[in-house]
Amino acid sequence: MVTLHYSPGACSLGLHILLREVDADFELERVLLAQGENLTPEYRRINPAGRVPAIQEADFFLTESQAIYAHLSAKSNHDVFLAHNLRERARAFEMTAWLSSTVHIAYAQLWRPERFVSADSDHSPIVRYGEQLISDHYAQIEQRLTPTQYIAGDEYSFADTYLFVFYRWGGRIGLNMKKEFPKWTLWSERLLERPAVQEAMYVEGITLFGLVERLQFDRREPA
Ligand SMILES: N[C@@H](CCC(=O)N[C@@H](CS)C(=O)NCC(=O)O)C(=O)O
Repeated sequence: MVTLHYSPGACSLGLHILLREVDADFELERVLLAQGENLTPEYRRINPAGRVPAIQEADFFLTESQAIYAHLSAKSNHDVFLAHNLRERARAFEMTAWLSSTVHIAYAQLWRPERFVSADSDHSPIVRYGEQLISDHYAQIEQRLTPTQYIAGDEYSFADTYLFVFYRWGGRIGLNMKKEFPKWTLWSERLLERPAVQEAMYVEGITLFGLVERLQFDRREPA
């Protein structure tokens, strides 16, 4: 049994979708970032950095999306991990690494500028540059996708579950995803047809670009 510590709509959504795709034996533990539940002493025992995602398997705790994707893929031969196509599998890891090390950080510039400069300095250049970086990164994603492919190639993979988080965040910061990123939008429409994606969104209380009315508990953006 795996426990996934998540916050609605946060980067943990990718792993939540993935656990459903592979029909894993898992449970969810909600950690509301907006309410600082990630900063409590109890949660810091799970992840000293105070971030989601984190997973727990009996007495084993693991943090960092990259490490969790690698761990889950080492334990399963489900098609979504692409063990039958090592080049596409490598591409999928290339994408998850880039998303977490680079694209996620651009969002942190936007939503958590206080991580980059002292509290009393001007945050606006950090935020503006974060916006610029997101546009550049999103243009690369759009260029990389074809209207029929997934992000690592011909097959749907764990990298697509993670990429979905960033498609959604684009809408949350007011980008016109449909107009500016048509291929990525076609990809998102295919993902939205998947029961695992629908179920994860329903359970987290999120819509494609918003939060479900009755669950507007987490107003702070996640990065
Ligand atoms: N490098 C980590 C980053 C995790 C991360 O920053 N998660 C965000 C949510 S998307 C978070 O927990 N933020 C909490 C905060 O900023 O207080 C990973 O890839 O898993």
